Amino acid sequence: MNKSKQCWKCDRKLNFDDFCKINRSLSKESLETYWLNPSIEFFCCSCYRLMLKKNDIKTGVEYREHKKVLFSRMEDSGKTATLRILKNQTIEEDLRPTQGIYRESVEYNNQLYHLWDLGGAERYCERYFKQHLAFLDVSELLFFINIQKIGNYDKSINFLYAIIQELVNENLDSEIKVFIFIHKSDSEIIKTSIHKENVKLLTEKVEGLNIPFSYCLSETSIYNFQQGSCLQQFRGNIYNNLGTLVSNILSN
Ligand SMILES: Nc1nc2c(ncn2[C@@H]2O[C@H](COP(=O)(O)OP(=O)(O)OP(=O)(O)O)[C@@H](O)[C@H]2O)c(=O)[nH]1
Ligand SMILES: [Mg+2]
Repeated sequence: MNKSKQCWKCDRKLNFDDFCKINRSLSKESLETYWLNPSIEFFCCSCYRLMLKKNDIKTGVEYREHKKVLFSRMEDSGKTATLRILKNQTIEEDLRPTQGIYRESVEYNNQLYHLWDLGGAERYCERYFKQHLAFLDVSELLFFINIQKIGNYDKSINFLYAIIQELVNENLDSEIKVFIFIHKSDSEIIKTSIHKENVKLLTEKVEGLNIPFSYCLSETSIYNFQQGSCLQQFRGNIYNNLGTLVSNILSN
């Protein structure tokens, strides 16, 4: 499909493959017909969302902001375990590796967060970069580094860099919040000198990436989570993003 299109509002280039992936409920034939019709213009995801928000304000319907949150990499770094905590679910003894992308939604403070848990196994990661879809229209990136897997630090940092590049390319005018969790910082290891050195090393590596979004690093562990409802923890606090909540409930 060659005919190129641009967002009617911001002129951002639109791609037919992404258009199909986002509009899965429609057949490819009808999407082709719409796409090729010179009288039909489209919005990109960001402009479309803004338009919905404005319409809701006009009609007096309360606007529930939708935010997409990416949970990413490495495998065995605790993404799904954290997602289960957010969903107020129990964590099984042996969590199985996530296959491909697992999507869940949670609602806090009248905002609906669409959580995209990207399975960290190598074979899936290549696919995410080929398809680009995961990196479109992202509000927050929650990136997990398993502090206990020293041999994987460089791989994790390289992967973080690759994701940041994708986010820069795919979210031209967005302000994305990046949360980097130095995860599995369990209470029995955080006071050791080796752990402190590893945190320093990782912090320096992250600083070296010159991430063009606001970001913060925190040491987290699922064992810091006080059992009880996540919603209860949330009440009384106004969080503007999910990353801050995760950081607060999982930091020591
Ligand atoms: N010690 C320790 N183990 C953890 C922590 N968080 C998660 N785990 C365990 O680490 C294992 C892997 O966790 P997952 O949440 O499945 O990891 P994942 O990042 O989703 O892995 P993939 O789906 O393969 O990408 C599970 O056995 C978890 O119980 C933590 O803070 N400390
Ligand atoms: Mg997982």
